[in-house]
Amino acid sequence: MIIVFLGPPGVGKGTQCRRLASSLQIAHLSTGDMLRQIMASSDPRAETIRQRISAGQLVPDELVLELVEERLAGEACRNGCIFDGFPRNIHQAHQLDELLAQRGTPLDVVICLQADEPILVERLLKRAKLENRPDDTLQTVRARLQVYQAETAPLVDYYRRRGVLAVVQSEGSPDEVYRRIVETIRRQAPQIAPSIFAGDKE
Ligand code: B4P
Repeated sequence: MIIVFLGPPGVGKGTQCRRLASSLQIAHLSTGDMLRQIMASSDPRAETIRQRISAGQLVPDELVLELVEERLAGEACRNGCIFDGFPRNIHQAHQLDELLAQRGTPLDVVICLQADEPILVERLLKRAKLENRPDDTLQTVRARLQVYQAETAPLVDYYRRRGVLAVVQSEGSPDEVYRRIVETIRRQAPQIAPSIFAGDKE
């Protein structure tokens, strides 16, 4: 089972993917989390990552792809995974297509979370007060929103043409958004809906 979550920064991808992955009992592959983990270590790639994330730019594709490839091959992804924040541009999407073709697992659904910009900015600035992330300043948030429009938003059409895209409004409480996601999966990808934990369905 393979699910991709797309959406602008702060739209709630991480929040929803964690819950859905736990319900489906599949791995949650957040490239943002993987990069922050390396950034906090003594890995030689940490400085490149820190510079790009702090500037609100994407981290180089080769670096991200190496991480994804390694994780996807791991035992934790045996039953599938949810990609959170990957792919983030057309090149990454092509690479993902190749990885999935090699593995012989189709992409079940791409969920694109959407919310108006003032809501995104408000959520990210609120998070800035709670977590010490280098990319939640107002200036960096603006840069990230621009990068999203230029590089990631074209993926919406890419996946729509493939017939796997579902757009879900991410305004409202996390519980409300989660209910919409489950409803959308039932309609768009009925083949995976039965795997959603019964207690999470309503
Ligand atoms: P990510 O870690 O993916 O971060 P994000 O897009 O900001 O956040 P997300 O949408 O997951 O929001 P969250 O649930 O946390 O990326 C960070 C950076 O890493 C990127 O800018 C880039 O530099 C780099 N990167 C990552 N992947 C890459 C790739 N594939 N290629 C290249 N570079 C890559 O929610 C945000 C806040 O809102 C939280 O505080 C949450 O509690 C709150 N919230 C969530 N849902 C809410 C709701 N319904 N109501 C109210 N608040 C809510």
